[in-house]
Amino acid sequence: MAACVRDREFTSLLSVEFLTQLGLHKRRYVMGIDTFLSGNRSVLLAYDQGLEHGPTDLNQVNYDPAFIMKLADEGRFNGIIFQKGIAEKYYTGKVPLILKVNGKTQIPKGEPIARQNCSVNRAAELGAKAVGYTIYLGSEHESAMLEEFGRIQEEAHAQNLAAIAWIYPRGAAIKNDTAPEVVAYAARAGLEAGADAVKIKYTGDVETFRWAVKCAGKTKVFMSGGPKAASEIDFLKQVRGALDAGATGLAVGRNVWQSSDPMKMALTLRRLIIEDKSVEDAIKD
Ligand code: FBP
Repeated sequence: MAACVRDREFTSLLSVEFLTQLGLHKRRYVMGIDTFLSGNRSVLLAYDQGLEHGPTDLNQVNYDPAFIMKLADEGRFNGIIFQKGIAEKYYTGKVPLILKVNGKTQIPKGEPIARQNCSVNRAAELGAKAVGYTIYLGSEHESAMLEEFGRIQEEAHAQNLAAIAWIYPRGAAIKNDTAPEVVAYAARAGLEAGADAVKIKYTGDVETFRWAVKCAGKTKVFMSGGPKAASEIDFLKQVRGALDAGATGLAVGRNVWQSSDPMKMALTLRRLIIEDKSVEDAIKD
């Protein structure tokens, strides 16, 4: 934590104007997302489902944010994703933090919207190296979220934080949120909106996901984990497919911390993603 805080204090001493004069201003943005990479790959642990879905996702072990924090550290994740309340009480500083700055419950029905619930300043105070924001593309309320993300992205970059967009096509206008053209649109929207990375759903095959990755351009693509898969091997094959299509990595929650052996799953994912092993080799080691 101390090192994270020291680094943040140092960079905040350097004004945007001063860095621009030195020609370093643009490069700072890239440094933000690089914090979460091992080489050109990354595995992020998501734990904001308590707000998004409620305790229905949780069991007697993973209900405890301290367990997740330890898992993120010992499982050598590249980043941990928390909402503000969990970060305030449980973040230890041992893994780079992505502070989710919007969110919603699944209680209201109708067109989805998630508004900002934490400032970028507060995220930085808590030690975050990136902010996360969900945009429900296709919702009647998408313009409110695009506008809010636009402002948050600028505030984040001004403080040397990366801006990561969860782009989830949702609402009555979206018939199939994993259709290739829908996922590619989500990826492109992330690039256009200024996201350093997007978190999108897998299309189901390498070729169509490759197009989505291309559409994202220089914005890095993370596959979104999704509900716990019936078969861990099938899940790992999907992740392998996303990597083969050019994805940077995976942002995953339930498929790790709902596993019967979360640490084993974490280390398997690390071998698959960071060490670039095949599914067969990743499960063997
Ligand atoms: P999972 O791997 O558990 O799906 O987590 C990824 C994530 O994006 C979380 O950050 C978020 O809480 C959840 O999925 C939202 O899921 P959905 O909107 O599909 O219900």
